[in-house]
Amino acid sequence: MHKKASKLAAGIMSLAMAASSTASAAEPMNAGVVSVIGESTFEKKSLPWRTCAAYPAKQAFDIEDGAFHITIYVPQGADNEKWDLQFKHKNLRLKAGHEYRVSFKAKSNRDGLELCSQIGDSRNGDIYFTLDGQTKDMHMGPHMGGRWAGAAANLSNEWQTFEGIFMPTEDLEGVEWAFDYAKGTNYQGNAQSYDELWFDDMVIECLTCEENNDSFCAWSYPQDFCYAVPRSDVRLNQVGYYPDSVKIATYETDSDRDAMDFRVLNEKEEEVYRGRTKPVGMDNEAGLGYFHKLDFSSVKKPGKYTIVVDDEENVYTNPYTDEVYKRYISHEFTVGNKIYGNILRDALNFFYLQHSDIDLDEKKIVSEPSEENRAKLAHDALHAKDEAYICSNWGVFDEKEILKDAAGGWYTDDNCS
Ligand SMILES: [Ca+2]
Ligand SMILES: [Zn+2]
Repeated sequence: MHKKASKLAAGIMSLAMAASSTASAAEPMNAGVVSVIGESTFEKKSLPWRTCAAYPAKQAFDIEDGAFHITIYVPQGADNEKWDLQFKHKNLRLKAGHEYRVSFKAKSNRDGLELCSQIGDSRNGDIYFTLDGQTKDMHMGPHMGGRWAGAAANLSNEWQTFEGIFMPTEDLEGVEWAFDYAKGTNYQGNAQSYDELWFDDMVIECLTCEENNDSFCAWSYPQDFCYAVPRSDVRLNQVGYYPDSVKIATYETDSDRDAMDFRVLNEKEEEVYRGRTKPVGMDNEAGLGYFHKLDFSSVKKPGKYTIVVDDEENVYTNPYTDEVYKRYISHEFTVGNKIYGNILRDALNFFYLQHSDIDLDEKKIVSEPSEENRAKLAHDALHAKDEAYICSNWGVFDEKEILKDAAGGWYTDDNCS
């Protein structure tokens, strides 16, 4: 209990500090903190947080000064309710009896923008923990022994922090923390076109696990999504270049930089060309980075090459795998006449690999050059015999009247179709 009180006080303290300072300092993660979510501060990335819009509602997002920034273009969606525009984190797992500190801060460009939030189950609409604009905190929701929120929270252009302690009375799997803010009809939500929202310092941490030195509730990577960070800041055509074609790579930097030297190395790591990068400034369309052009058109001899920019400090350590990326070095690329020969074959072979109902034969995986990888990709059919029941009502899962043969087809990113 003492720990809980001091945690909340720490939250209030950081709010006071944020209010008196324009600089937003990222709170360092304490060693013992057990975070249930996969991203809190948006300093480098936003996943697994994502936005979700029910057409025709429309929004866009980016990371702005280390905060998740949303611009609303069309405020009203399919249901004419607040949940037509969402910002959310899925796949949470929470344990009965564990105490979770939940906290976030938000602001908007328009005073009075209505924000609702809940930790709940979108499959059945249950709300376990809810943001309450009347009490200006988060409390237990109607489906976990608590009550409905008295009102949406009203955002303003000052950061506001909301927090509470969540203690589920049953184990929860696959639930989500969602924020709703579309223009609604019956349940608040008053968004307008060109409203903007910012979110930062998202927290769900398990105080029970922290006290017990346990990591049961900790988010683990990579759970269900593709977490990708670039391995190189040299952007080029990874397929390759024809010998006589113009060859220009780009190099991305965080700040405006002077021209740098770069070298093109052959397979034996011998220098075959040396040049200077040409700074071209910032590019809004390309993720707000600063860019340099690297012209190496005079490299015409067929072969495999890499580009090394004279910027050896540009090294990144992946915090989840500890792998070190030398981002001043490009991917390997080819100069040659037959570089595009296999693209159609490889593209079509993708569909072979995605089949859901046939055995995959190693010999037919022609798009993978390595024998070892071909063996890994081959497998027996995973869904040769699929059957599905059709339910007449959403939310009724035990109805078994109409049975359909659902075999066949291809896998998409996370399901069958
Ligand atoms: Ca931040
Ligand atoms: Zn826990």
